[in-house]
Amino acid sequence: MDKLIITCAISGAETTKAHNPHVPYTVEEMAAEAHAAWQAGAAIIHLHVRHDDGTPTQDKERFREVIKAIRARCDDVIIQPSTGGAVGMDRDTRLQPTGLPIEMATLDCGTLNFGGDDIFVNTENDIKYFAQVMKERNIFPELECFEKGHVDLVLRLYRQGFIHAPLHFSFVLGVHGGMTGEDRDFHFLRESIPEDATYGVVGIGKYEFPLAELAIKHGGHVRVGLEDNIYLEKGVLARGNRELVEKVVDMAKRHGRPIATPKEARRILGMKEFDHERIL
Ligand code: KMH
Ligand code: ZN
Repeated sequence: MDKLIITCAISGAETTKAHNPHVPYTVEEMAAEAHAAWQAGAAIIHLHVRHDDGTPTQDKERFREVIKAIRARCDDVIIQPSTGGAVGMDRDTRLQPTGLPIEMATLDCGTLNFGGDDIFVNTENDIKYFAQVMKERNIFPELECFEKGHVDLVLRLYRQGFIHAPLHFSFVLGVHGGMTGEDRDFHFLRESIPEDATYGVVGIGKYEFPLAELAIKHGGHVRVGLEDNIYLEKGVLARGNRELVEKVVDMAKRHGRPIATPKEARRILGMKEFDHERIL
């Protein structure tokens, strides 16, 4: 079994300081949370950025500032900007961070309800367009699938040549409108992807740690972070992203699964070496 790659989604676009005061907004807060997560064992930082008042933005210059601040503190951590942004943003707004010298980004692989009247739109043509832009820019896509139909769509687009290997899936489970994160959901999804593909789990809310444990046991990878879940345990707010990463590291230790460094994570996923000093 490969070493465990831990991703930390430090902020997201939906959770706010009203939910948990440790959700970072400013450049300084983002860099501090990324640093703490990396020190605790995260190889990948999944990144959304915000204005100082907490409003989510995909502004390229804001990403540039935050990425610079994270790189200055976190050696060669893999920074994975979101191209999902926030519900309602259009394609080119969402793709702005891919105009920066980055090595990885998310690629959302299907449309779904996102609570209330919100719909997170990712049409087939959106997915082809995002995949094409990332390929041209040498950016490794993390294939975010919120339900089984999204996995099937990825596999069809892969066979048709719109999405390319190596395939790395993220099963994002527990969004209101997507698939739940019960054990049977996890097994159904992991058995649906090709044997040589890699995958990680992103459990939303109460699914975060049960899914992490399943993935640790079965050779998958794990994402945690305040974007996905604000609690360390039922009723106890996490005092930052560090505690969430530490909890997964402890879990991995109990199961005898070592933690991957960023360099090891690149190798496991089949990513190219990345010049971390590239001018932003
Ligand atoms: N904020 C969600 C609408 C991603 O980062 O690519 C989308 C999201 C997925 O968080
Ligand atoms: Zn995200």
